[in-house]
Amino acid sequence: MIEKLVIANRGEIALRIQRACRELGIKTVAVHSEADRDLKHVRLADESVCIGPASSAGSYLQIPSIISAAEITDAVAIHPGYGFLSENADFAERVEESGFIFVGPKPETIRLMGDKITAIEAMRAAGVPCVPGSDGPLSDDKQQTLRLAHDIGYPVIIKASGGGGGRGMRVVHSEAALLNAIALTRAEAGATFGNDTVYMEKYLQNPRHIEFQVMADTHGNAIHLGERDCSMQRRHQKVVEEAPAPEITAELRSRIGERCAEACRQIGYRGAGTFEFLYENGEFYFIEMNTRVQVEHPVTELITGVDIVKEQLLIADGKKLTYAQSDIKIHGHAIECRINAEDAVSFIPSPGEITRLHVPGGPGIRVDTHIYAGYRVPPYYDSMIGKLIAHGENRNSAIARMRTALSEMVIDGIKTNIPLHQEIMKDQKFITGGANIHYLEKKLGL
Ligand code: MV4
Repeated sequence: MIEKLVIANRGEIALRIQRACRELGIKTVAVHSEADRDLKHVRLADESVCIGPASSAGSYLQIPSIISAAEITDAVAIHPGYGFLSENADFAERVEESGFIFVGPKPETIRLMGDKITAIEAMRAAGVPCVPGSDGPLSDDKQQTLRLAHDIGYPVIIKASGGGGGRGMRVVHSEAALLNAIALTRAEAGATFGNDTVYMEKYLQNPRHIEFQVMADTHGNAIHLGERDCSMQRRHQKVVEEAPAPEITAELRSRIGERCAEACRQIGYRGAGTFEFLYENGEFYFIEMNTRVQVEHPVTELITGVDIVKEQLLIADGKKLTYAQSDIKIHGHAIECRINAEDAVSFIPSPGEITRLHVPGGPGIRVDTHIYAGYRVPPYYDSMIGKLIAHGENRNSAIARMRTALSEMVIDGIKTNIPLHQEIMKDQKFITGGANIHYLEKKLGL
C-alpha cells in the first residue's frame, strides 16, 4: 500500500482524505498556508509543511512547493481533493514526472475533459447522450453559424470550450443577437481562459442538474454509483444536494449510469469522476465531466455504502475496484446542506472565531467539518466550513432528520447559512422534490 501521502488541500476535504488514509494505514503529510496552521487536519497529520502565504496563489496553487513538500517528506502520492489544483492537467503531469502517484485520472484525461468540446466529442462517441449543438467549434463563417442556430432552434447558448462550471457562457434568444453574442463570448473567453474557441448548444430553459458518480480502476473495470440532484443552487454555487434524484427510476438510472461506466472503459478513465447532465422532460443531456472527488460525494456514500475516497486511494495504489456493478444497491435517501460562513440573507462572507460549537448527531446524521470551538475561519478561502448530511429510509425521513439536525446545530461567533437551509427544508417545492436549477434564485428574488 501507499506508505505516505501529501494532502494538497485544506478544510473539510483535507480532513476527509486524512480519515481515509488513517483507515488504510497511510501516513499523511499536510501542506498548508501561513493562515492555516490551526487547521484540524494539520494538527492530526503525521507531518506538516508550510508551503506559503495565506493567498491561494502563493500556497495551495503553487505546484513546485507542493511537489517539494512531497520530496522532502518522502511521500509517494499526492491527493488534490477538490478545487485548487485538482483538475489542473499540468499539475497531474508534473506530479507524475516527479515520480509520485497522482490520486486522480491520467493528465491526458484531465486535459480531455478540461476542454469542453473534446469532452463532449469523447462522450458522444462513447454513446453518452449530449445536448443538440454544433458538434465542435463554431467556425468564422457567419452564414453557416446562422443556419446552425436556426436548425438547432432558439434559444441557443454559446459556451467557451475552456470554460465550465458556469464561466464563459451566453444565452441567445434571437437571430438578431447571435453574431454579436458569439463575438463577445469569444473575446471574454480569450481574455479569461487564453482560448477563444466557442461552441453552440440548444439552450434548455428549465432543466434539473443531475450528475452520475463513477469509479474506474486501472484494470479496465468501471462502475457507476447512481446519481445526485444538485439543482438547488445560487450563482453556480450548490447549496443542497441529494441522492437519489427525485423521479429518476431504477431503469433510467441504470441506463444512463451504464453509459457513463462504459464511457469510462472506452477512454481508460481512472479513479472517481462525475458526469454532469441537464435533465429535462425525461431526457438526460451530458454537459461536462468532473475529474475529481466532489464536495457532495457523501450523499452517494450514504446511499451506496461505498467509501469513495478510500476507493480512490485503492485505485491509485493499483488495486482492483472493491465492487462490481451488481454489488451496488441504493439504500434510502440522503441530503446534504453545505454550511457556509456567510450571512444567510446577503450571502456576504463572515469569517472570524467560532466561540461555541454544538454538532448534531443521532441516527442517519453525518457531519463533515474541520471546525472546532476556538477555530478562526480565515477570510482568504471559500466560505464553506462543513457539510451536514442526513440519511433516512426515504426522502421524507431524510428531510425530517435534516430539520432536527439543523435545529440542534449551534455555531456561535460567526454568521452561517443555517437559517437558509431551515427555510429550504420547509419549502413546499423542495419537499415535493424535483425543483429545477432556477428555483432557489427565483425564491430568493434574484
Ligand atoms: C446549460 C444550460 C442550459 N442549456 N447548457 C451552467 C454551468 C455549466 N456547467 C453549464 N451550465 C448550464 N448549461 C444548455 N445547453 C444551463 C446551465 C446552467 C446551469 C447548469 C447547472 C447548474 C446550474 C445552472 C445555472 C444556470 C445555468
